[in-house]
Amino acid sequence: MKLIIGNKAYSSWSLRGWLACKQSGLLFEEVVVPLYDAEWDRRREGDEFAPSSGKVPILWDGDAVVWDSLAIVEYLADKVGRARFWPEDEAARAMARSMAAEMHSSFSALRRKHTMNVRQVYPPVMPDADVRADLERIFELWAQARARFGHGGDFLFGEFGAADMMFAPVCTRIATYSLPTPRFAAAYVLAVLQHPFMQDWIAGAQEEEWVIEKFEQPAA
Ligand SMILES: N[C@@H](CCC(=O)N[C@@H](CS)C(=O)NCC(=O)O)C(=O)O
Repeated sequence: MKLIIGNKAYSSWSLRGWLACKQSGLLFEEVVVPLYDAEWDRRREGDEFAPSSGKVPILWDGDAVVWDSLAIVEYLADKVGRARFWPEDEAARAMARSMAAEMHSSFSALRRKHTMNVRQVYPPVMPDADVRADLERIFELWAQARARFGHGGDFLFGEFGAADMMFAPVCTRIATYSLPTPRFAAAYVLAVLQHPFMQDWIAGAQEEEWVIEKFEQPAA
């Protein structure tokens, strides 16, 4: 398998797809392309990028191509077995899937105004009202998942799984922008950031030399 991703420093959707590949336990080649560099427009027109019209992540597996982070999660869950990605319990799985989907389709204020940058930690700021509303909803979801189904471990549904992969870039944003976080959520954020896959990703980001100025601001 070959996974094409953007900069580890900044590419939040790439992080999700990459976590899914790591969690699958399958061997994969990782190709990092610098987002928005001088070659970007030309590169995105190439055959490897065509299926997603240039967006990353893209997973190639022989003739199969999967773009979009959540589709990569589901493709790999089909391939290696659901248990590595989703809870066994039906009610827990229903909630985990709904949360992953909500993360994929929502929280645009948080995503737009606090872009991912795993190399920085900025001083605390009071986020805008729309960002606070996004965070409130996210914390409510996390609290419910932890209270109902989190007893088997430190993650949303106990063991590290697909829902955690989808929310991982929220955890990095909370750390980067020192966003106000209730204590239970801070413990969860720490568990995610300390996960070996996340440590591996962040170390990779530190080694990158590319800098995109628009993603290097304390808050947009
Ligand atoms: N919904 C897609 C979003 C993918 C996406 O927007 N990726 C960004 C990088 S994080 C990208 O490729 N941006 C470049 C562009 O849009 O030209 C997913 O879940 O994978």
